[in-house]
Amino acid sequence: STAPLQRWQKEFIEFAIHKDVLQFGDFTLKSGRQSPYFFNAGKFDDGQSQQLLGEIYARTLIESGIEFDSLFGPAYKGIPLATSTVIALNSGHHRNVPFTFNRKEAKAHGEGGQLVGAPLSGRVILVDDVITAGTAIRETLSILENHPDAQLVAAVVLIDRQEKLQGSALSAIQALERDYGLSILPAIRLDQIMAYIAEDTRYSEYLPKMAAYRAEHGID
Ligand code: OMP
Repeated sequence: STAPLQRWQKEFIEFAIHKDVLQFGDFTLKSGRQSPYFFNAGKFDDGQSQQLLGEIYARTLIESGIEFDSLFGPAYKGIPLATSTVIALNSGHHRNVPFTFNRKEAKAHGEGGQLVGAPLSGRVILVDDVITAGTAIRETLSILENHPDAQLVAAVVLIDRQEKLQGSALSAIQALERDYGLSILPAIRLDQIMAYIAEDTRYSEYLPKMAAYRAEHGID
C-alpha cells in the first residue's frame, strides 16, 4: 500500500528533479543493476539545498518518534548531511544534538584516530543519502563495533529504493532490521516517486521503465 504523498514530499521530489539530483535515464548502480533512475545527492550543492536537506532529515527523524542521542555522518557524503541535520534540529526543533564523523584514512598525528567530533556513545543515528542494498550502512556498522558505549539504532536516508537483495526475498531494509535490529527511516520511497511522476505529464513518460524495474528488482 502506498502512503499518500505529503506536500513536503512532493516539494522535495520536485526540488530534487530541479537540482538534477533525481535523474531519469540509464544508470549502472553499485550493485551492478541497470536502473532507469538515479538519485545523486551530491548535486544538492548549495546553501538552499543543504538547508532543505537538513530540515527533511530532522523532520523524518522527529516524526519517527525514535529516541536518539547523537548523529553519525559517514565520510564523505554523510558529513555535510549530518551537519545540516544537527543545524536543523537545533534551529527548528530546539534540540542541540552532538554529531560525529569519520575519516576515510586514519591520522597518526594531531588529534589522531579515525573519528572526529563528539565521542560516540548512546543511541546513535546514521545519516546517509540512499539505501539500495545496504552496503554503505553495513560499513558504518563495522566502524561502530569498536565503540561498545554506542548503539546504532537507526539510519535516516533520503531515498529508500525498495529493492530486493540479490538472491533474497527480503529488501535491504528488512535484512538490516533482521540482522541488526536497525530501523531505516526514509524521507521518500520509490513507490512515492512513482506516484509523483505518474501524476505529472512532464515525467510520466518515465513511468513504464520505472514500473518494469520495480517489477524485476523491487520488493512486493
Ligand atoms: P548501497 O550501499 O547498496 O545501499 O547503495 C547506496 C549507495 O549507492 C549510495 O550511498 C550511493 O553511493 C549509490 N547510489 C546513489 O547514490 N543513488 C542511487 O540512486 C543508487 C545508488 C546505488 O548505486 O545503488
